Amino acid sequence: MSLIESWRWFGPNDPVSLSDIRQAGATSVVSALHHVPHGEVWTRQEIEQRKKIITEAGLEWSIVESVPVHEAIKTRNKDCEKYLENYRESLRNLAANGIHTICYNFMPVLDWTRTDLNFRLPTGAIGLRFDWTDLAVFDVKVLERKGADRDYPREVLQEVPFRFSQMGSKRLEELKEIILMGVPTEKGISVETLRESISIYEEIGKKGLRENWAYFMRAIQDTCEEEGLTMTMHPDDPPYAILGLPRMVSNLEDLLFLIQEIPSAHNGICFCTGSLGAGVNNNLPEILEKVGHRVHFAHLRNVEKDMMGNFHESDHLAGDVDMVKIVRQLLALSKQRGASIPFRPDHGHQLLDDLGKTVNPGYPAIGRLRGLAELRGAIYGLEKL
Ligand code: DNO
Repeated sequence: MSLIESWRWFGPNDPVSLSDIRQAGATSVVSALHHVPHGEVWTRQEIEQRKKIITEAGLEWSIVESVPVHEAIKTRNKDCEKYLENYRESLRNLAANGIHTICYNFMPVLDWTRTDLNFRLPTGAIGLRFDWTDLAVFDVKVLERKGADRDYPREVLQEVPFRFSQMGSKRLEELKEIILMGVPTEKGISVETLRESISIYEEIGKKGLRENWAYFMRAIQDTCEEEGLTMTMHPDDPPYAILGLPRMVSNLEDLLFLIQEIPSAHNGICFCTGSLGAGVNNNLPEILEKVGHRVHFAHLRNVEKDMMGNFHESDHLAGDVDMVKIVRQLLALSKQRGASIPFRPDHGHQLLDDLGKTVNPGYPAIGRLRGLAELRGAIYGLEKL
């Protein structure tokens, strides 16, 4: 049993085409209906149409990433039941189209967060970076969040005035856009919406967020069981509470809570080595050892971080995560359960012909292909041992 490789494809507007993906040697893709507003039902026809495009390109649509969980569910507000019904309906429609693995996250308002999408690596390639001082500049100077100063170490706060004074208005605007962006291809949010959400989540806190998640998982349990669906939770990226928003999937303790709270098989994990790997105290092989039995999807990429937790995305085999060890563990898990675990080469650097092109941040073709080629080498080597 090996691992099944997949490529993320954002849909017909993705600058990386299905033909590019096919040429990279992929046989399956991970995709989503990004054009459907969060919370609306994914109809059978829409899913079928997307599936047809993928199939006609000689590929299979193996996993959905993501069916977004609407804020009404995450905050369990008055519209929660309506959106839960919509979610169940989307799940049924996916199952009717033969798609049974769904990736999702439970990060409040914002999906993944970076502060620089054009970080020059020593090689000249471009990668993504997260810097706490930049985030604090946004938090203190743009968001003007009350109590923000309590959430950063003194060293970071001390740097804020200088960093802010060095930032031209163009960079400040860019920083704002990057933080408010969320998933590429989907619309970002406004500073105002973020402020409102922060005050809602202040009431909810981590405990409340966990409860709301458990409520969500129980509400979709019958549908998942009837339709044979597996949900895979994507960890927080970065794995910390940021901007006063709680987070609930950042480390081993969180993941253990997750699998113990809802022991049903439909409650799975997407093991994202880049997201978890950014946590200064996260030991990934140890985490995988403990939660591997519930891992049904993996995102493989690497990060290089400093003591403060600032990090940039590194080459797939060359960051702080012992990728070869993780791959070895995933291979062993696949063998044990008699079913290959799917993974995708996550994020890649912008390099060669992709420099200067418009790409979805983190998702250029060549950098991902390089990462995948290295991962393939590692998989092949480990299988021959
Ligand atoms: C970033 C991605 C995330 C991921 C979602 C899953 O590149 O890994 O946006 O798709 O968090 O719900």
